[in-house]
Amino acid sequence: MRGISSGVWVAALLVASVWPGAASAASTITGTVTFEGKAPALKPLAMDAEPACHKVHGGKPVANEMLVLGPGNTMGSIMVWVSKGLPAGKTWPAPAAPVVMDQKGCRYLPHVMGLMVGQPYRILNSDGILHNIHTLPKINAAFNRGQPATVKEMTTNFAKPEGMLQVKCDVHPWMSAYIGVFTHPFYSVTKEDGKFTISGLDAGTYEITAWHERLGTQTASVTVSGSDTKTQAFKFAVK
Ligand SMILES: [Cu+2]
Repeated sequence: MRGISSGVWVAALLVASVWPGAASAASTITGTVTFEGKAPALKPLAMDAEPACHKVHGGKPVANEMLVLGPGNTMGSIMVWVSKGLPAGKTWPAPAAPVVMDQKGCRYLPHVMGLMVGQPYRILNSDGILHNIHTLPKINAAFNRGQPATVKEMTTNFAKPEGMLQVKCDVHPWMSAYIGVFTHPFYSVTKEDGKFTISGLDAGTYEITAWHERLGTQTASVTVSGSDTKTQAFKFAVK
């Protein structure tokens, strides 16, 4: 407040809040993703080929990451994002903070993640054995690098937006992760409770896409204005 009386600030804030047509970017779209029908029994990840990883899991079977269900068949590892309707010409800066993917117990953690174009993508190797990070993009340049135990960290980024692309480990064929690269921050990955939240939207009508690695995508149209919170459910089923 140096040099300016607080009254001026209060007046400025009041004007901003009542000014007609002021963009609020205050709307939220939230919801829950659920699985319908009888969940298929998926084979656990077969890690026997890598005793070090098998050991991390106490020799016990490791749940298949393809289907993550919570109570009431809520679905985890679903990427939900705004796929259409954002104002043309508006840009959002990429965060300087990296999105981190670890390799732990011969799994990529998290299994599904989103980040923005240009945002640092940091890859850790907590396992202390040789892994390999091999992205399989259709639009971005592929990244394919081994990460021996001595290399604890590597950082890269993605130059272009791209819907979900897969990451594989060429050493351990069961290791798999999926990444979404966006030009905006309006995406959300569900945890086991199936919940997603996309906030900070301007008034408008948006196409929302929900993606599952095997069950494909679904879209919905949602209109928000002011400081709305709209709820949109998504249901996936095996066809
Ligand atoms: Cu590996």
